[in-house]
Parts: sequence; structure tokens; C-alpha cells
Amino acid sequence: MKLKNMGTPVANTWCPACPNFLILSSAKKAILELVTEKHAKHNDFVGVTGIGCHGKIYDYINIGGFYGLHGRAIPAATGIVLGNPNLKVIAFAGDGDAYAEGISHFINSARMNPNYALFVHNNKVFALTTGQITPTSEKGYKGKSTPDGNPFPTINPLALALQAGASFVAREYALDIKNLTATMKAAIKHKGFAYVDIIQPCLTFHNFSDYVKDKMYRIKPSKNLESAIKTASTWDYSLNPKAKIPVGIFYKENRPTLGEMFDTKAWHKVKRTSNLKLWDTLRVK
Ligand SMILES: Cc1ncc(C[n+]2csc(CCOP(=O)(O)OP(=O)(O)O)c2C)c(N)n1
Repeated sequence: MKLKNMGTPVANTWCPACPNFLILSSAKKAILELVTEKHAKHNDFVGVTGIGCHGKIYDYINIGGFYGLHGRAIPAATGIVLGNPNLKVIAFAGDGDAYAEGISHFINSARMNPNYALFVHNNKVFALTTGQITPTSEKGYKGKSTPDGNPFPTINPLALALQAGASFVAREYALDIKNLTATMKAAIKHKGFAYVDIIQPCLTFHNFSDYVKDKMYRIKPSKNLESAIKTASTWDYSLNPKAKIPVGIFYKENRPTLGEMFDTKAWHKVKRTSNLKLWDTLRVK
């Protein structure tokens, strides 16, 4: 198996030089290396996407999968891995997808710990629909929906995920293929909900690449949750000129996955008669 076998013949319609190309390369490389290292078979990988520029990755990467609805990559990924725990499920979402439409799924995945990796292509904007604000667009951003500037504060999705109980939380930069590939591999290997926010400036509708370029510094995973939350809170996704942006794995812990906590494969075998008995007791005589 070679890197060229990880692609597809589908014509790529991302804008020239979009950092999504580098997320694609890193994901292909991560999967290929995991296959070569015999961590999993090529056929075990499943890609799930939301709707947006990020979602097109589904067409360009040679794995099976599911093209989801906007904001619904997370529940689709959860369902797939509960249905077949042997699969290596990777969900690709946008920041609009995961932090706006899909925010409740994001928080509950962090709480419930289903065993899949979530890669969020975070360009701080709804890109496919040409530039509306998302919860990580900075205050003041002038886009299609906010010509006078975004009046709302940002959310901090890393701090949110950590507070909700996520068992693997990381941030990477799309242009740093080496570290992005390594963190993707670690996320896929992690047992539980492994979330990576990938900074991916949109060169057409929200180009903040000059802002992030000199601000990143690499961290090691924190020893405890409190210090991970503290580190995550140091960048609030604004474009504050004094901010520094930590990248790398913030936090990692082992705890039971959703699939381990419940025998989800046995659910379909539960006899309805037991429910009928329950109805009998509830029925008005
Ligand atoms: C429920 C729903 N709401 C809105 C849309 C329209 N829509 C399609 S793509 C998109 C923007 C996607 O933005 P994001 O998730 O940030 O991904 P990006 O394009 O930036 O990769 C929107 C709003 C939709 N398809 N479905």
C-alpha cells in the first residue's frame, strides 16, 4: 500500500492552496502509517463528515464512510462505532458544523466517550456558504452575515470539551503536517472520544494565517484536568495581538468508552414482551 493508493480519482474543488489539502495529506499519511504498522487494516477505516468545505475530504480519501448532514458527523460516527466496535471511525467536521449546528452532539460525545476520532477543520467561519460567523469567529469579524462586525464573544471549544469530560483533547495547525500526522495517529489509537481542533485559515473568506503563524508553541499533555483547562484557556480564539497559541496534546486519560459501558450489540435482542409487561402494569384497568 502506497500513499498514492490513499487518494481517489475525484477532481478536487477546494480553492488553490487551501490548508484543507494539508489536512487531507496528513490524514492519508496517518492512516497509511497505521496500516503499515499493523495497528489496523485499510478496510477498518471509516470516514464520516459534516457538510461544508471540510466534508469534501470524503471524496478525496480512499476509505469507506458516510457523508453526513450538516452538524451531524458526530452522531453518525457514534452510531457506526457502536454498531461495529472493530472499525476505526474518523469524523471530519467544520467549526460551524461541530460548534454551531452540532454543539450538543459535541458536548455529549465528550461526556459519553464513544470510541472514535473527531478532526475539526477550524477556519473560524462558515466557508462553503461564503463567510458567515461561527462560535469561534472572533468579535468584530466582518463577514456576509455581519457586515458591521461580529458582535458576539467566541466559545473556547477545547476548554468546553475538557470540562465536559473529553478523554483526548488536542490542537494542531494544518500547515504543520509532521505534528498533525503524529497527533492524528495518536487520536486514532486512543480508546475513546479523541478530539483534535485543527487551525485551518480560510484563504478566501477568513485568512488569519498571519495572526497564528508566530504565536504557536508546542506543549506536552497536562498531568491533570485543571492544568489542561488552564492551558486551553490561554487562547480564546480572538485575534488578540498579545495571545500565544498552545498546540499539541492537552490532555489524555483512559476511561471506559460508551461501547464498553453498555452492551450495545445486544440491544436489538431485547424482547419486546418485557416492554409489554410494563405496559400492562401501566394500563388503566
Ligand atoms: C442544517 C443545515 N443548515 C445549514 C446548511 C447550509 N450550509 C451548508 S455548508 C454550511 C457551512 C459549513 O461551514 P463549516 O461547518 O464551518 O465548514 P467549512 O465549509 O468551513 O469547512 C452551511 C451553513 C445546511 N446544509 N444544513
